[in-house]
This record gives sequence, structure tokens and C-alpha cells, in this order.
Amino acid sequence: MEPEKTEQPTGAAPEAGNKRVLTKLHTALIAIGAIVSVVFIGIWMKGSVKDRVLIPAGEFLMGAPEGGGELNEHPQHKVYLDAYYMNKTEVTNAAFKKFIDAVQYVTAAEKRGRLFFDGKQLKQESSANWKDPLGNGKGIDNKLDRPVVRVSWNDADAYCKWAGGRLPTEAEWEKAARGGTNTQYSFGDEVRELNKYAWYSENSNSQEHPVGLKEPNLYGLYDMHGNVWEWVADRYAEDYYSRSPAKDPKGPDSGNRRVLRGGGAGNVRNGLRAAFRAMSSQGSWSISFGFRCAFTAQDSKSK
Ligand SMILES: [Ca+2]
Repeated sequence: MEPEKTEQPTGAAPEAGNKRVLTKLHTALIAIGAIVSVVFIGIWMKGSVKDRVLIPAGEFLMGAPEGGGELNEHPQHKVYLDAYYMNKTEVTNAAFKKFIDAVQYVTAAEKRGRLFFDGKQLKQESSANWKDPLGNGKGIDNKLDRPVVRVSWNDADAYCKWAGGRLPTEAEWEKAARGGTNTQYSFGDEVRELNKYAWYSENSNSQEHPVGLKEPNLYGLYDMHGNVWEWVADRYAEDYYSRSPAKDPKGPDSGNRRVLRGGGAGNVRNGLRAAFRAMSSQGSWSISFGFRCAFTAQDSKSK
């Protein structure tokens, strides 16, 4: 039996050779493409995480110690949290504008507007809202580096989801605000130090200031005390700490009120404590309500 011929017919060899060259070229291009993609994604990731810091997994003491703080800050209890990322600063007007422009989102304050009677009929006009916080028509052109205000919990929640994250839980917020400490403020208990770390009633003229001007805490987070109140994910219950789980608590299951943390530019020092808890209905907004976002550690992507 003759061995099977393996030679290619004359004339076909160059074509096969060309195919081999093309295949090699193709493979090389795919490899180059992959390398370029990896480098690009690396640069993109590096750039995209500049706005946040990693809060390591572990336990912290949540709430106020016996004899201190307000009723709703008791009992003080240990909480374990997985690692997560936290925005270094409150979300600014500039950042919020990108979101609005990208998805044409309309905030609660813009939707509701103000009803008034002009002498003949009932009319509606826009009240103060995020893009005109004082309601005087002056806008935010000279306030792009200040925290966005007059946003509801729903508005803040929508922004964080768009940015690839979420609002921090109340426990995540407090752990981040404590910066590894158990004192009233991230820098200790000495109230005179507040001026170095926070915009509040004593130094702000009751106005929010550009983010990141004061000293950061030990995690590298700015304005956790003061400047604007920050919405967190949890619903509010005064007695929640007496029944909250020890690992990754997420707040009560029902209710319309959401927690606000950290105190604002108009608040006195008590409201700025790391353990202090405030609340408002989730559809409400105010000149002193803002927020920052958290990101789950394993998928920390952002726009
Ligand atoms: Ca704040």
C-alpha cells in the first residue's frame, strides 16, 4: 500500500505559506491587543480609584459608650465589616453634574418645585435645587468643588448606582468616620481640634465649603465631620443597635426614614460626633444634605 501523499499540489504551497504568515500576524495582533487592553485597563483602574480609599475588613466599636452620646447611639456594640471602598470626599457638584448630563436624571427638588398663586391661577416654579442651592439664580458655576446639596436619599442612591457603587451602610459610614479610633471624633475628644478637621457652626458661616480643604482622618477621608450631612443606605430606627446583627448590619427592613451622618456646616459640635445619628424621610432634601458613595471591594469600578 502506497503511503498517503502528503505533499501539497504545486502552486498551492505559497497560499498555504501566506495563510501561515497571516495566522501568525493575526495571533501577534491579538497578543498586542491584549497587552494594550491590560495596560489601558490598568491605567483606567488606577485613575478611577483615586477618588476612594480601601477600608480594611475587621471589627470596630459602633455607637457611644455608657454614659455618653444620645439614646439612639446605645448600646455600643462590636460590628464586623468586610473590606469596602469609601469616597475620599463628599460627592461634588462637578461630579453630580456629570451624572445629570449622562442620564438626564431629575432630582426630587426639581420635580416637585414650588406651587404659588400669581393672583389669577396656581402656578409652579422651580424651588431651590442642586443646581441653584440658594434659589437666587446664581447657580453652581463657582461652586463646582463644593458638595452637592438639596439631594434626597433617592437622588443620592441613584447617583451612587450610576457611579458603580452604592450608599455606605450606617456601620460602614461610622467605621470610616472613626478612622480606627474609639473617641468622639476621628482625632480624639478635644473639641478645640475640630477647626482643623471640620466645617461647622464655629467656622463655616453656615455654608458648605469646597471638599477636602480640612485635614483628613487616619483613613485619608475628608469632611466626615461637618460640611454637609451625608445620607447612608440604612433606614432609621432609634433602637436598632439593640437588635442589629454583629456582621455587616444593613438597618431595619422597613420604614421611610433614612439615616444621615456627620453633621453639617450649620451644626454645633455634638452633631459632628462619629456616633451621632440623624434621620429624615427619604424623599426630602435640604441645603445641608449631601452624600458620598461606597464601593464593594471586589468590584470597585467607577465612571
Ligand atoms: Ca460631611
